[in-house]
Amino acid sequence: MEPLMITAAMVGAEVTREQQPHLPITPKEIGVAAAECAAAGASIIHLHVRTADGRPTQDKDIFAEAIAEIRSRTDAIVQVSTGGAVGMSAEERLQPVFLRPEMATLTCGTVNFSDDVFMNSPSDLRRFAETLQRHGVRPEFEIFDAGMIANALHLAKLGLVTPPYHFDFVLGVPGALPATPKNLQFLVDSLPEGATYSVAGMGRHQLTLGTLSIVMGGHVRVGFEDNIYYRKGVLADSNAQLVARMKRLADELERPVATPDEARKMLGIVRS
Ligand code: KMH
Ligand code: ZN
Repeated sequence: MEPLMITAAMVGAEVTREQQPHLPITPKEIGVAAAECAAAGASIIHLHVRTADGRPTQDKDIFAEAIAEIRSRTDAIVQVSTGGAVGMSAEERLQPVFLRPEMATLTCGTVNFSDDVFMNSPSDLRRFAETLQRHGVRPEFEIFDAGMIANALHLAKLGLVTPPYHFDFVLGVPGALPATPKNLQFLVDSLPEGATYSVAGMGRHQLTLGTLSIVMGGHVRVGFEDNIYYRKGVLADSNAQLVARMKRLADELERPVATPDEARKMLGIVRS
């Protein structure tokens, strides 16, 4: 099996300090947390940023500051979020792409998201894909529901995304596809030859479906964006603690963990 890519989704847009006291918020806190995650085995940092008072933002300058803090401490791939928070406009969400990071997310359709609706119209999808392509940013397709794979492949057919294709299955968001092994297997069976995928299980599914993905040959995403607990009723001490557990599981299962450069190779990232 190819080396395991571990993505650290450390911040997200929804979690608050009240819910998870160790949530990194400032660019410096994000940089320090990213370095800890990379040291624990993460090769990709999935990046959201916050305003000083903790609100989610897609502000380009704050992203630039956070990326600089990360870059000064680790060589891990920075994957900026273009999902942002529910309710943000496409213009707002696309801001960090103009910084030309190595990678960005590309959500592949509209989906219920707890009590909200995460809007991603067909024309938005084309616009996001085109903008990423124009800025030389490699996409990660975010798949919240099964039909989104077909939407991703349509973008590929239009020539707006080129292989190798990388997917992230975000499973267990209320209103979207439930986090079950059967659903994961169906998604994996629906991928084109040669595609890679990671699994981001929500809450308690982060550990179980992540472990399953290690065994199946997929990759994993962990972190406070998707899960704030280490075990039932016990908050995690840090994002790195969640990364370290995945690394230990991979070690036990004799799956090597990818370095950032090994991950770049798998993802088709060429550094300029
Ligand atoms: N915060 C969610 C509404 C992404 O980063 O691309 C969207 C999200 C997806 O987090
Ligand atoms: Zn995200």
